[in-house]
Amino acid sequence: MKLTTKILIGLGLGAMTGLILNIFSPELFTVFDKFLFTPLGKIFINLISMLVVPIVLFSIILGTAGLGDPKKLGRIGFKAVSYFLATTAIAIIIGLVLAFLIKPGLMGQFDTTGAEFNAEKAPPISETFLNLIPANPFEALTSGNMLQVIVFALFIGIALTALGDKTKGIVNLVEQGNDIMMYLVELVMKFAPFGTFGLIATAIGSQGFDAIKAMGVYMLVVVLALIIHAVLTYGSTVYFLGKMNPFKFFKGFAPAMGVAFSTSSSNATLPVSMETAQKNLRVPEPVSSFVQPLGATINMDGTAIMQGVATIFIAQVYGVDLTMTEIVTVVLTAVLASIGTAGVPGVGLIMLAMVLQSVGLPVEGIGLILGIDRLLDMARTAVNITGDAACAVIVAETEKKHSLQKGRSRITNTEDK
Ligand code: DAS
Repeated sequence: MKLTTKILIGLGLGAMTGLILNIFSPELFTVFDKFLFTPLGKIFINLISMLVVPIVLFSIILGTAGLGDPKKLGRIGFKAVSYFLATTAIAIIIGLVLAFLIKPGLMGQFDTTGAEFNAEKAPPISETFLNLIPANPFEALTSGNMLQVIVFALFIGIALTALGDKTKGIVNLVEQGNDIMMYLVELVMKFAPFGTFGLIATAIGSQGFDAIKAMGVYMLVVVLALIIHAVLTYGSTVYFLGKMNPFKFFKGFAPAMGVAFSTSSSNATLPVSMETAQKNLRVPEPVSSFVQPLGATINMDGTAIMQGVATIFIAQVYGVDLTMTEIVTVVLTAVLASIGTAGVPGVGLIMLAMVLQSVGLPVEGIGLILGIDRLLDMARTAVNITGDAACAVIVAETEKKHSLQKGRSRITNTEDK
């Protein structure tokens, strides 16, 4: 049976089990959650998270060295960042327009008295750019500071290219390290159906059904915007720029989307998204190894969509009419905010606080959407990583004419598993 099918079965059974227990026996859910669902989910998250930093380090070193010269690196970096910024801006505009049209904040009574949210300070954008260079690379590796790990790996890759045969031994060592990591991803993915079962059962079972009903329209608008963005923006750019059939793209990338959906973490899903793009979408390793880790850190279209919808929802609930200038500020802040935060569960809400503050909207309004955010986080994380994969496919295709040194694309295909 294919991996995608197994993951979908895990997701379906998990959702059903969580929902049935939530409705008929919350006490029984608590027992199952404590002794089965949460342990399964935690084991899976830890297994894939264990691979993230070494995979990003090895693959970006190899990817940069594999590209041959820094000019290619600059060209690929420019293409990737341009695609990321453009699609994130499109994403938030789709969210804003749908929220304006459907008006979720005017559909029902929302109790704002109890609403509160502790707006943990996300780092200011300027600080993020200043902190790109790791003062202590080993601290960056141990703390999992992804942007700093990426920059450190880029420097090493550039040095390996410049030193040529002198450091051939190191290149072989890094290649073998990367092969070990990719093998471990395949091994860990055998546990994916069980891990996704546990994660979804916990997420669905712990949501009060009333919360889902009360926020139904808001959730519907976010999910609708996510689907429109994925199908229209990614589907059209993968087809016209990536020269790939969108159906093949979404089908081939489905295993990674399933893992992102269940983990709600772009970072934790990175090993799987890179392997899936290399095996099923035939993205050369040098491109995948550079574009996807960068995207998992700075490209969050799904999150931007939530921010667009949430901003209008909160403005509507609090009776605030946003001016066009404020709307433009929301778009710019959300695009910049997405650069400064890593792809981990719930980071979108911290960034939302920055967006709301930029236009003087009450940050405590986030308290209204807090209850159902875990469910929406799953869907938007799946969109976040799909945007990264779409970018990798497009960069790979447009680099073909530069006779990109073919990375070692894996010979087997996860779809056959
Ligand atoms: N969970 C985040 C991610 O991993 C997205 C978010 O919080 O909005 O991409």
